[in-house]
Amino acid sequence: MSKKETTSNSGKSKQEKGSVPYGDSQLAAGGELHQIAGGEHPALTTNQGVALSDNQNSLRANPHGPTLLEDFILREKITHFDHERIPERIVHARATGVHGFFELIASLKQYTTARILTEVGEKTPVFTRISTVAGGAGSVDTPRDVRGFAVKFYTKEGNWDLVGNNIPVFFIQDAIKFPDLIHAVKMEPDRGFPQSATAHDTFWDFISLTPESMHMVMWIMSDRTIPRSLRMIEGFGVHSFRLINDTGQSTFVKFHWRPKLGLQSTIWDETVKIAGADQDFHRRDMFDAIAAGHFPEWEFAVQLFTQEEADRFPFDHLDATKLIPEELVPLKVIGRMVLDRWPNNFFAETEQVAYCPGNVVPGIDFSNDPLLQGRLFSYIDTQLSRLGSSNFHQIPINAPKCPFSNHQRDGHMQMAQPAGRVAYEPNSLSENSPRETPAKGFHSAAVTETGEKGRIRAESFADHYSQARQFYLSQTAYEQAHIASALVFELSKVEQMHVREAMVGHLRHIEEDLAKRVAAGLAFDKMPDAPVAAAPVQEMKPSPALQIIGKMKDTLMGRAIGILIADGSDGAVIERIKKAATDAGATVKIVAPKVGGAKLADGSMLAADGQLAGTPSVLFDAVAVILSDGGAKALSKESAAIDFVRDAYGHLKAIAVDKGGQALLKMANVGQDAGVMDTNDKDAFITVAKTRQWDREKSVRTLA
Ligand code: HDE
Repeated sequence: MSKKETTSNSGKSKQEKGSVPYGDSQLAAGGELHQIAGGEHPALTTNQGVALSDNQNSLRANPHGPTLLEDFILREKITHFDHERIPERIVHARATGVHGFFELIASLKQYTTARILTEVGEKTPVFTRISTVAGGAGSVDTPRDVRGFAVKFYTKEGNWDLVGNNIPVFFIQDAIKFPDLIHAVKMEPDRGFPQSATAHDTFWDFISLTPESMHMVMWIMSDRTIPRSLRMIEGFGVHSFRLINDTGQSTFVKFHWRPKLGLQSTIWDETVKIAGADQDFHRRDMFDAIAAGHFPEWEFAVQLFTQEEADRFPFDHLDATKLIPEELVPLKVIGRMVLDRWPNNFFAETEQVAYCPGNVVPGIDFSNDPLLQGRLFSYIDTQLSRLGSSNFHQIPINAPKCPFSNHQRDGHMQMAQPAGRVAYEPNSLSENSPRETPAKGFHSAAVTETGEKGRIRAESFADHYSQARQFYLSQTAYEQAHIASALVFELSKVEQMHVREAMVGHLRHIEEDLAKRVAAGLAFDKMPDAPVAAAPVQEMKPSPALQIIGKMKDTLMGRAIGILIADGSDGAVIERIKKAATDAGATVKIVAPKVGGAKLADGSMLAADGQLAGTPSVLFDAVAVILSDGGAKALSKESAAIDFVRDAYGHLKAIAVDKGGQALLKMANVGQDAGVMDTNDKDAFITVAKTRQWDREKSVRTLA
């Protein structure tokens, strides 16, 4: 055993050319050097390019003496380290970022001059960052939370950032309320918790006093906020934007992303357990998918409408708490996005990327949505504090991939070295300095604005309940039960009775039955009064497009199947299930009590992908349990094995079992239904594995 840990990535030996050997006394104290892979390595240097002779020991006055201040190598290294972190985003701190491309498949030439939306077949590089909102950068991937869906398109005409969410509406109508909303949802300032959870008093206090948030509340209490994978969420630009064509005519547009793998969410109890089993569940899923060449893909679609059409909508499209039902304005699919390259460096790219809804290209413009208008200011401002310099656009992940030049100069961390005398415009001293391009440059939509200035909320923004009701009524019965149960869960964590009551009061406007279910779940002895509604609740046609279950895809692509085995398991059965699942597109993982694997019935060893204690069934979409009688008996004493099958059943997953597997189910008191089948029936297993056993739910938990 070495007496002192001494490593050197200069490879080969301490005598390597160009390096100063370790002193004899150090070797005597330190023992052998670790041999690391050989090969030619560049010299390890300071940031000034000075080669280091020793990266293991600081400079000391003598072997037992004080460290010397003159050690510029130590000071440089520690100083840099001390400054490694930059302020994390105030919201959307936790995220996964991936490179990819956007490809246009249908031209919008009639509506816009933006080249990215007119040149069919052209591929545009993108960087997409999908985030949670409330938690810090080191928080878990799976709280109940909205997912940010930000895409930077590096177009030939400049960067276009579409900074959206996986929910098409927002909590508030006016940007001035955003700091209040975020302060309410974030950890409470006196106690410093909860981290990334809405289930606490300050959040629901604010919400209960903010009726405009009710539509968004329905969405966040639905399973949309507990997605199975980031590859299985939708994205929305939320606000209305404008497209402007070559005659200057403008059309309103809403942007949508639709995942190729379909929508899928988890069950709340499962989500809670995933947070313990794998804090990086979503990031790892994305990383693994890209490493395996299963590139996530989304359709890009638009809803286009004119001012005249908008005037006939029974809501105001400039109000970000409203969506435009697909049944009213159909989606037109115009492109696709494929994410196919993991960043080289998380900090340089995912952390330093700076999105701004104000980054648009000629042919795209803003609407008067007061939330969007506030965002146009906020994002640049936040980048200045986060990235520390007005030159943040020069960081490679933020820089346009088309040429850009102007007369802005200097500033903190200036990387460019502009030549010449001229840094102003107009000028007559330079023949090739940048000038305006009146024809092709950015033009705003020519809109006439009239009316009185003031802090006024438009009357057309007054209806807070109709679309909340429409959303709830559009769901399947299972999804409605999940919404009601989520409300009961969240409000049960709220200590203040008057806040619980106020929330149930709002629910009465949305749907009386929902209010009753939640009141019963909270054990209210009488129904609280509903608050006065600012506008009457309108009855709107249910929109099935708002469901998750209706948008699940009949596929195992992107899904994972876990096979639990132990010593004595039948290799042929394992192989049969594994092949059927892999052929159907699933990823298959073998789980065994020991990661080294299990000795199968025929005496061969099968290595495991995961150790049972660290690989619970919450990490899979369906499971198979293939055990000998002895294996089943041994596992019946392992709580991890009991949890594996109980949770798979409780989370409504398909379970394939052989005789030993069935024995374990019995010992674990797991029920039987059509979703539990024999491993001989592999085709039925594959079919059932593609969905969840919704009918089972009433037998495993009491929903509101
Ligand atoms: Fe953001 N938001 N936001 N937001 N937002 C930020 O900008 C803000 C809103 C969204 O992956 C911040 O760079 C205000 C709606 C995403 O880097 C900040 C308002 C939607 C991301 C900010 C909103 C979003 C952010 C923090 C109300 C959906 C992550 C860090 C007017 C359409 C982008 C940063 C990334 C990030 C402000 C509301 C989406 C503070 C003031 C609505 C996806 O500037």
